[in-house]
Amino acid sequence: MAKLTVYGTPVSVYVRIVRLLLEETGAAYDLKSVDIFDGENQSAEYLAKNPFGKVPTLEVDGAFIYETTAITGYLDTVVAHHKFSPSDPLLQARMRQIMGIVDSHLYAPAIGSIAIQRLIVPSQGGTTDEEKVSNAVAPVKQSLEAIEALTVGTPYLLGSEISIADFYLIPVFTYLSQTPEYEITIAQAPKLQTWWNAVSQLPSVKKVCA
Ligand SMILES: N[C@@H](CCC(=O)N[C@@H](CS)C(=O)NCC(=O)O)C(=O)O
Repeated sequence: MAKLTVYGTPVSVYVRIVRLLLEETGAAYDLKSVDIFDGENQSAEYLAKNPFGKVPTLEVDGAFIYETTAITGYLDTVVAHHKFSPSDPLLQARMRQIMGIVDSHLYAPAIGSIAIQRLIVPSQGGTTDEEKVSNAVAPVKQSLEAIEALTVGTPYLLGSEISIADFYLIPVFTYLSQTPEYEITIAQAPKLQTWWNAVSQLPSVKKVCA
């Protein structure tokens, strides 16, 4: 088995997506901290691994892979033998839709606005920008309701098997569920509420997203 190293900040949503997959396979890997809060991700050393300075990057026997869709796809093929992506083409499409919604529509308002303003800014002594938070509620609600329409939700997003779609959404819920905006954004998504109550108890989630 190749030597796997994940570079990134442990609290990062995208780092957690990759680690959830790895923990669910039981594969051995190293986690090397690259701190996005002190600018380490913009160091020349890290930019040589990932020119966009984003985390995570995966190193496999000296080769570097960045972009979480590429990393999770690679690991699902090589380490998990396609365990985390359904073979049924429609379910595969549903999985990719959910990953795309998280990337393109949910991450920025849920994490970049609500979680940062509600959890990070106050923890650093700052004041929450209430306008940023209230502007983020509608796009988060829209994204969660779109995912609600695509999901089975019991016990996992696509049914009986956990998939990369779950790994994408779990770290977002970890933060969103700690904010006062959770109740209103999830109100019209009962399947996602049931899903979150179940997946938040998984040992891998408790280990990676604690
Ligand atoms: N498209 C990237 C996005 C990764 C991403 O946005 N990571 C965030 C942390 S969750 C990051 O690196 N932020 C630091 C920065 O933007 O400077 C991927 O899929 O891996």
